[in-house]
Amino acid sequence: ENTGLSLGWNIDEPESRHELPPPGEVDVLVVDERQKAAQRIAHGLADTAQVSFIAGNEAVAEHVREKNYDLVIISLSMTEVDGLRIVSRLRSFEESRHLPLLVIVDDDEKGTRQLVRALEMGVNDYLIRPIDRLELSARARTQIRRKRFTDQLWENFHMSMQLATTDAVTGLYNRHYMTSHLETLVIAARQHRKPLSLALMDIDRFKVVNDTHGHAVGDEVLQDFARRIARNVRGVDLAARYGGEEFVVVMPETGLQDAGRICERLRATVADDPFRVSTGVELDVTTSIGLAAFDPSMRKSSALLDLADSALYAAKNQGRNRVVF
Ligand code: GH3
Ligand code: MG
Ligand code: MG
Ligand code: MG
Repeated sequence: ENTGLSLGWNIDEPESRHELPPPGEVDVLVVDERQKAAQRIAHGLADTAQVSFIAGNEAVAEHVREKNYDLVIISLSMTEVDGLRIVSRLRSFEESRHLPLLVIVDDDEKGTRQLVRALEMGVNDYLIRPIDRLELSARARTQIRRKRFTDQLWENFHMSMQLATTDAVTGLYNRHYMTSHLETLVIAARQHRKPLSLALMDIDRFKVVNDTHGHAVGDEVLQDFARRIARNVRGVDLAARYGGEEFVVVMPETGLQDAGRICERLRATVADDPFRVSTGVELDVTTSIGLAAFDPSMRKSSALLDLADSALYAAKNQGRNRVVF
C-alpha cells in the first residue's frame, strides 16, 4: 500500500509500457570464438531471446546487415579476432549504425582499455567478466526494449510522412508535396540550366461519370487513371494528384519535345482502353493535357503551373482528349 510520498511516477512503468515480445520473436547474436562462453550467454538469455552464435570474423558486419537482430553481444577478449574492429565496422554501416551493441570485457587493464575504445565507438552497454546472469539478462532486456521502442517510433514517423505526402484515394503524391517539390526542381533547373517540363492533366467530362454511375465509381476511375499514369511515367518523373480530377506530372531535365511524347503516351494510355469498374461497366475515359516548359524568366514555380493551366484550357476548348503546349 502506498502510504508515503508519491513521486508521481511508477518505477515499473518502462517495463510494463514496453513489454518485451515472447523469446521466440527476439533475436540476439553472440559473437565469440569460444563456444563454451557463447553458450553460457545463450543460457542466461533463454527466457528473453533466441540466441545465435557466430565465431568472430570479418563477415559479422555483413551477416548483421542482412538480419534484423535486436541485440548483438560481442566479446572483446577473443584472441583470433579483433572485437573492436567488428564494433567499428558495425557502426560504419548505415543498417547497423543504431543497432544495440553490448560488449564483454575481462576484468583487467587490457579489458578496461578495450572498454573505453568501445564506448567511444558508441557501444550501448557492457559487462565485465565474470558475468552475472541476472545482470546480463537485465542489461540485454533494457537494450532490446529500447530497440523495439525506437523501431516503433520510426515506423510511426514513416507512416506520418507517408500520410502527409500521399493522396489517400490514388496513392500518388498529394498537391502539397508536389508544389513544395516543384519549388526545389525549379531552383535546380535554373541553377544547372537544365530543362524542366510540367503537364497538367484533367479528366474530360468527369462530372458525367459521377452523375451517371455514382461517386464510388468515380473514385474507382480516379484510381485506375492514377495507376495508368504511374505506369507510364519514368522513375525520375513526379506524378501527383493536384485536385479532384486533376493530376500533375513533373518531368525534370526534360524539354518540350520529349515531354510532348510522354504526354501523348499518357493521353493514349487513358483513351485506348476502357476503364473496367467493379459494377461491371466499361467506361470510355479521356483526358486533356496542358504542357509547359520552364524558362529562366519565370520568377516563381507557380508561373509554370499557370502556363500549363492555360494550355489545358486550350486543350479543352479545342475539343478535349488532346495534348496542347
Ligand atoms: P471538363 O471536361 O471540362 O473537365 O469537365 P468535368 O466534368 O471533368 O469538369 P468539372 O470541373 O465541371 O467537374 C469535375 C468533377 O469531378 C466534379 C466533381 O464531382 C468530380 N470530382 C472531384 N473530385 C472527386 C473525387 O474525389 N471523387 C469523385 N468521384 N469525383 C470527384
Ligand atoms: Mg477539373
Ligand atoms: Mg473542369
Ligand atoms: Mg475535368
